[in-house]
Amino acid sequence: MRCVRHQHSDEPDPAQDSPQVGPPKTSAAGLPAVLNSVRQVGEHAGVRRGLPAMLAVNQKRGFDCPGCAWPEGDRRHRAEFCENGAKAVAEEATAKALTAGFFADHPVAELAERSGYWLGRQGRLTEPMYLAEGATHYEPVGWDRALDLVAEELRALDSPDEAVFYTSGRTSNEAAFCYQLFARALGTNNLPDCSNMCHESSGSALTETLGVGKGSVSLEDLREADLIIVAGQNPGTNHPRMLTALERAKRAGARIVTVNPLPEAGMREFRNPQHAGGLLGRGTELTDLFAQIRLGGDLALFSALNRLLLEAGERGEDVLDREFVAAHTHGFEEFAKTLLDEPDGEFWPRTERATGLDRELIERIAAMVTASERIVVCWAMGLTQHRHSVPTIREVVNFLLLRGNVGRPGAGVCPVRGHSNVQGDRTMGIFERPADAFLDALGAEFGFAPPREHGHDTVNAIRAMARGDVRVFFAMGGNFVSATPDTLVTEEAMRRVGLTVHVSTKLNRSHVVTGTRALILPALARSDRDVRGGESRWVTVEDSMGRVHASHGALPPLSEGMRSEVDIICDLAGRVLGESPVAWSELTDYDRVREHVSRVVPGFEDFNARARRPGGFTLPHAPRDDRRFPTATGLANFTVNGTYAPEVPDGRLLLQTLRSHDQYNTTVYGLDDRYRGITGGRRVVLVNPEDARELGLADGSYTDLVGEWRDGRERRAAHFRVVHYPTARGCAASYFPETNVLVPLDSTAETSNTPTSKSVVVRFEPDSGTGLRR
Ligand SMILES: Nc1nc2c(c(=O)[nH]1)N[C@H]1C(S)=C(S)[C@@H](COP(=O)(O)OP(=O)(O)OC[C@H]3O[C@@H](n4cnc5c(=O)[nH]c(N)nc54)[C@H](O)[C@@H]3O)O[C@H]1N2
Ligand SMILES: Nc1nc2c(c(=O)[nH]1)N[C@H]1C(S)=C(S)[C@@H](COP(=O)(O)OP(=O)(O)OC[C@H]3O[C@@H](n4cnc5c(=O)[nH]c(N)nc54)[C@H](O)[C@@H]3O)O[C@H]1N2
Ligand SMILES: [Mo]
Repeated sequence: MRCVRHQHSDEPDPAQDSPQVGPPKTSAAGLPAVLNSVRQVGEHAGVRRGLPAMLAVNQKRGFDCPGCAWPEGDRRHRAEFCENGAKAVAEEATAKALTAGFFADHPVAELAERSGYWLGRQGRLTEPMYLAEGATHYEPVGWDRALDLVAEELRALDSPDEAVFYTSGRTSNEAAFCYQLFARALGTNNLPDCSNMCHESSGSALTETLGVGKGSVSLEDLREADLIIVAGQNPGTNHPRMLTALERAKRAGARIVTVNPLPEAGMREFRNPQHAGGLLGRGTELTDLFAQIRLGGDLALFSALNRLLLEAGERGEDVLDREFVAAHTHGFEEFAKTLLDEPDGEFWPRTERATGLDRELIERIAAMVTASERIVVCWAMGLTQHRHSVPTIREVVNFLLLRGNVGRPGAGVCPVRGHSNVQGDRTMGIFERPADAFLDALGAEFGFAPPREHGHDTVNAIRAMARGDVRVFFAMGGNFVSATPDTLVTEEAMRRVGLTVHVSTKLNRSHVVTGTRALILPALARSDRDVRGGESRWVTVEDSMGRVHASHGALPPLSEGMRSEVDIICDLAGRVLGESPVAWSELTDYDRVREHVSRVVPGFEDFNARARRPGGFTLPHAPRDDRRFPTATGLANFTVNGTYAPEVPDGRLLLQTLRSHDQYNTTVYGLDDRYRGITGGRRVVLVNPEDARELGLADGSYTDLVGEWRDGRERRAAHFRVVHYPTARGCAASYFPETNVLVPLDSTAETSNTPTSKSVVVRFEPDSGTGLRR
């Protein structure tokens, strides 16, 4: 067995990391959230930058919140933001500039020892910096030289497939379109993105079954729903404005079922900070029924609900939408037969084991289902980051199809996206496996032949880097080495690349674990005013519900050294490819980009005019709009999804790696996880008290987490404080990115190849202390 000590440092300094634990909260938002927002904004951005930023966020002439992808409604509040949106804005709008002097003072080797938390707090990147081969420090290079360095390296490739172009989901539609065009004009589909680690499983499952890889519901649908199932999602922290939508649905009579191994405060009681009552008094109880499921048990749960519906149908009860099934779906017979085949005596014990729920509770959910005309299922990473995520989400689709809950008001699929424009980036063609129709349109518009061979997704990009097959790694935002699995493996892979280039707003670990040479290119962010030639430019984004709208930066940039993402891409592309067939220099006029988009991407006709309308426009969605299903069969497909559930050997637990309340993915804002009662530290592992007793893990004691995977490589995350916590039996929880060191690169979801960040088998070994770094 290879023993790899945990040396990596994506955590606050262990000396500073001393978690205190109190009781978890039972309600979310309210006055503490408002006070926390004000404090965050004041601390980072100050009043002069912070206040205008907060007043512009999510307003019709303002900028899109750089936090999550939850949509804005038509009625905006004066202050349309949430606590965590405020943190995201404060982080970006900071008044602190990081200049060349900082890099002169800190050798890269020293920065590599710092935590991601520390790196992020050093301020906004303001000028291009270059790390030459063998150099100890980054040095200022100026834009011309920086872009020439990248251009030279790209032109010298033996094959364009030796370059990889990563995207994180904050990139605007305009930048994303130019970026994928550049990669394809160069000749590669190597366009991995954060989606590969996020909702790829949703896209895969929905495309196959419904024909469109996006959600089918709008905010109005949520309001009209009778039953909303929220599975594998923690909106109180990650999509706080969704709580307002749930509250509104509740008030209109909806019931809510929450499916989660953790009793998340946000799904219990919501104190809406937009009303005085919510600030001070009692909030709204959101969840009517809480199903405390085991990690990875959702396939079994939805299969059981489907079986109960089918059985009721067989008894002659009017619970199936037979007309819809007959007119619009394919594969019902085989699906029903397979699901009804197993004898009760095998089916129910297996289901109870997999879900940790008893039959009676599942029957209660089924009764709520049959009492509801209109059902929406919402989900996020709890459903997408398992080996069997694609079958699980396909089973959710089966569930909705049975009662015709797709393509009518108040019903449908609602995968709740993460990054604020991750959905738009995909719409613009950021995808390693583009559809032929998209490439045909792109090629026709610009007069070239785009490459057809599929490119690398995130996991395959790391494999290619590890093999030494990648000479240029270019990242449009994000923090690749911290966000991806198997940190030590990935860092080794990154170091094998010739040139790594990051277009970024903030310093992060990917700037200090580099290829032989590295560049940092500072970009304007969402909140920054984007002025060129005296003209203010604006971009567009697409939210989680397929609505496209404009985003206008509001703050003067901290430095003239930052450039817009579009300008960076087009300047570079011109240097590599010249001005033909694509006239790159014209694309710095974003209206020109939008004109191209309007001819290449379906649904964007008349883009420039419609994007200028207040509130923007909604993209077409065939299943939602006309019950048309552009699948292989031309119908909505029922699927047969098997019975997989994670098995955990004795003495082990299944670990999920999730977000605290004080982080945005790899950006750590603070050391508290207020709703879960944890303050002052992040190296915690939440364990059910019964499991803890069996494993001899006392509350407050420290332990190492050791990952188990079939390759036999040891993966260890040292020194975690045990917290007895009411999670489901057999399951544990801990924060990423600290625990990414435990997620095996090769442990991915079938079909979507998404890392299984929510099911890592771990054992517990005696604490090896904080000597893990430095
Ligand atoms: N403030 C803030 N907002 C964010 C982000 C952030 O980091 N901070 N990240 C953004 C991004 S990119 C994304 S993708 C989203 C992520 O949004 P979420 O998916 O809400 O994020 P996670 O913290 O990963 O939480 C996963 C939730 O699913 C539950 N869960 C885990 N495994 C299972 C399972 O097997 N079954 C069920 N039923 N539940 C399970 C967990 O207990 C937890 O409540 O948030 C976006 N918004
Ligand atoms: N173990 C584990 N791993 C996970 C997950 C998990 O649940 N568990 N979740 C996965 C998910 S859902 C996702 S989406 C990925 C996220 O993966 P990424 O998107 O790669 O990571 P982020 O932390 O969101 O990226 C933050 C960095 O983006 C840069 N940035 C921020 N705003 C801008 C901008 O406007 N422009 C530019 N150019 N740069 C900007 C900043 O430099 C910042 O440091 O992580 C995945 N990794
Ligand atoms: Mo995500």
